[in-house]
Amino acid sequence: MTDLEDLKAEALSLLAKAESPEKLDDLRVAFLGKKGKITEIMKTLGSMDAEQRKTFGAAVNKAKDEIQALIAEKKEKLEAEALNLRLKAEAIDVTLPPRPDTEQGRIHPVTQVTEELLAIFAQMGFELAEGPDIEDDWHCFEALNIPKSHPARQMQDTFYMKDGGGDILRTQTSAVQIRTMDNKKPPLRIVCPGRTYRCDYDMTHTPMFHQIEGLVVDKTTTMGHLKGCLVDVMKTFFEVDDVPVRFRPSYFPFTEPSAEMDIGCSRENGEFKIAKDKGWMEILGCGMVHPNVLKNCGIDPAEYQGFAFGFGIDRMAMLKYGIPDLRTFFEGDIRWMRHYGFIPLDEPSLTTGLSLNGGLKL
Ligand code: 2NL
Repeated sequence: MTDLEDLKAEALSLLAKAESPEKLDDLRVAFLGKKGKITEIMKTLGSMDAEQRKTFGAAVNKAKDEIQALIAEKKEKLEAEALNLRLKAEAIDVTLPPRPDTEQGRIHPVTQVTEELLAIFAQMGFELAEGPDIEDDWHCFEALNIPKSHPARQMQDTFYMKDGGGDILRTQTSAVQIRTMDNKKPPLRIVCPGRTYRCDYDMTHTPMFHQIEGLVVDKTTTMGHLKGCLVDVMKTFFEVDDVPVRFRPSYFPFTEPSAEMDIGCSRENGEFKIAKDKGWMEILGCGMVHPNVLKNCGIDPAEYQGFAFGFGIDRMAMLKYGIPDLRTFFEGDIRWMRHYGFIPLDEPSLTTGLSLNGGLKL
């Protein structure tokens, strides 16, 4: 018993002197470690008779717990002191004016172009809707009338989560529109910008890219509205009065009829420019929302119809600002940003006033 008391007293006096986490750890090892003093005493329990073992065992355990608790307490205290010292030493005076030699950052072309496009859609009465990057099979495929056999659902095209739960990184932002239709009654007029993901990498494809999709649902919405809306957006975005555009019939499982829109452009040294009679470049897919998709979202296709479209933001940025290689967008090269990036304006942007998801949590 006295041995134990001595040991406790020794631990306490050493504890009072331990002024660093390392010293504290040495102390823990010396008393509670595999070959520590308390551990050694524990080992002697085996040679005692039952009664002795009971009382002495309890006392040793109590001493062990006490020392353990004291070490933990001291550790916390030392850590708090170290943190306070750091906070004092590394304090930042946020009231200081910026240093004149500090380099100003740039707005990434994707951010700039997203803002430009959202501002145009906002002026046309569209609301902003956003949703999660990780989606489930229903919102990304099933509700969109995409059959189980569709190539977009194959492992080699889509990033699946490792856990086997079937969740994926969204391949288009349509899932956001599904979520919006689930939660709101028509009339609807929304745009959904965001990151999208596909297993692909070359001059014109990166595994992560940016898309804007749009959706309008009302009782009398027609393909004429679709065409008028998109042509107007392109004119405003490219800042030209007569953008050459053409619509070609196409196929998507989620629209019927479906179309693709091409824009007239020239290509010199890999750089695209808006131009007449030089050639065409496909820039978006669109169509009238398939009745099955409306039904899947609880909207009666006999009462409502709608148009939808989707296009790549990155490609729009390449076209408008003459950036030849998509891969450079995501390399994070500071020289590239200095060249293609935008100097931030102090004024709030036109989209600052847009409410996210119309106040709904998706
Ligand atoms: C493309 C272009 C498109 C849509 C996206 C859409 C969304 C809903 C319903 C119907 Cl909720 N359509 N989005 C429509 C046409 C084209 O994206 O090339 N996609 C593969």
